Amino acid sequence: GCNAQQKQERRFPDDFIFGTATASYQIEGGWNADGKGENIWDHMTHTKPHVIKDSSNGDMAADSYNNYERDVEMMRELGLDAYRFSLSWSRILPNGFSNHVNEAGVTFYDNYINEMIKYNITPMVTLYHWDLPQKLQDLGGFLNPLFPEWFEDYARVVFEKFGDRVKHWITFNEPREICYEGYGWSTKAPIVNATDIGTYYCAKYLVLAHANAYKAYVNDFKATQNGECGITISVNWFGPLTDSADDEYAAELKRQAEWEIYANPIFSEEGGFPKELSEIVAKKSLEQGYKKSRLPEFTDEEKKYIQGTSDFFGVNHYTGVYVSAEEYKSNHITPSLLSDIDVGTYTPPDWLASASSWLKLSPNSIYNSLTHLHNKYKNTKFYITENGWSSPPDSELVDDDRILYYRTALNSLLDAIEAGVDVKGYMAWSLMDNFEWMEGYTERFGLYHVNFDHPDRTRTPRKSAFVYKEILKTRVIDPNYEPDTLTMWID
Ligand code: PNW
Repeated sequence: GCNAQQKQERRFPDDFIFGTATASYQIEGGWNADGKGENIWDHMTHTKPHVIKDSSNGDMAADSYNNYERDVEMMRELGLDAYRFSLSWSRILPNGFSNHVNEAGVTFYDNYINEMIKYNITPMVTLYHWDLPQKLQDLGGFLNPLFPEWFEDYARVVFEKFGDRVKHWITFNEPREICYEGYGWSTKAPIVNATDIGTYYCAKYLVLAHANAYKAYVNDFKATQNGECGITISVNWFGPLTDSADDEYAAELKRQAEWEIYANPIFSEEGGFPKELSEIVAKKSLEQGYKKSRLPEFTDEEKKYIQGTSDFFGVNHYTGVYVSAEEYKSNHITPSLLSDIDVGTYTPPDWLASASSWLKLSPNSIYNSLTHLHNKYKNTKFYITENGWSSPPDSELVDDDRILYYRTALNSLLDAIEAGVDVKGYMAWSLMDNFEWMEGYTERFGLYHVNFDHPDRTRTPRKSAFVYKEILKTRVIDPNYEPDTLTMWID
């Protein structure tokens, strides 16, 4: 019958939104243009260039600051419904505080947004994708209990300036990468390396800041602007290595440490940080001589304040690993989130490898992640806000690995939709090659190649861009589709 046929055809719903994603520091350049203030990535790359693999920085990056019309032209070439990008806080508020608004920065985003709207491309805007104003970091950044106020002030400025045209807001991109990598470890700016408490204190103030911005939107903007506001969390799949109870528990702990620590306070019925993780950190902290748990508790009032403060769950999904209670463990000497949970991880050696050490093609991991989240956080609406694959800088425009990755991911996403998960959209990471954080320009995630040696930062579509375009146009994944020319056009 009709149903069986539909199932065979595997079509994306008509109202499903396809897009691509980028982030301000990774593409914009113009690091000190027209009154922009310094942020933590400017500061770190300028004062400690050696921490970046190729000693590069985002001073010019893909120069989107001067190429916004070309960026939107690429969106039209691909036939995107939506484009997810982020605002540079210090381009709008050079010192982080709302007493001084840099009008030139506002104009840049006005132009970018207006150009998208002109061609019916829906902007989806991230308020914070890792580029904290340096002035706020000098005051402790996310570890300062005043951070939630600073973030709310900034959020109010951007809702006010852009909310007439922007209807999809994301407060934070990837709390895990902000807190664990930036404050717990030294793998992202501001490289604080406070492994014992950095991740945990950051988690608390980040989640409170998110709730502040959400409530500001709901109370003072939503009625007139009619948009939605949510958060994006990186959710890779962590499944048990074997079906033993110990491995199941190890995988649960790993999920709690990697993403439930940020999701539970917002999306769960009980609120607060995940239970088992909280108990373990409290117990180990006391054993280690700390006066109280290194994971700061929320008060009951805070728990209630934070619960339900997201209209959707943005999922950045890239890969998966297996988790073991006993095997593949490393020896952690200093107290940290890793020593707290003390589990091992394993990646099968035959999984297809990208140019990024952490990114392998893991089967069914989008389906596993989304169905798990759907069962845990009932009635939640999801977007995949990032998903993508890296290749080396010298690779050809014919990127069959990336095409295989996208097709596999989108089929896994269709499995999740058919299983009843409410997923409204998918953003490919990334529209174009960009500054890949600590890896500089050595890993390329773009559907479009960017020539970083050319003063114009020339953009050229890879084969994957044509395949993505075909999927968007037809709303089905044809496993045999091959573009017959690599010349782009606008439909
Ligand atoms: C995301 N992991 O970060 C970021 O949002 C992007 O800015 C970045 O360019 C992109 O992914 C590619 O790295 C992640 O270890 C970093 O699973 C690491 C992981 C996931 C996402």
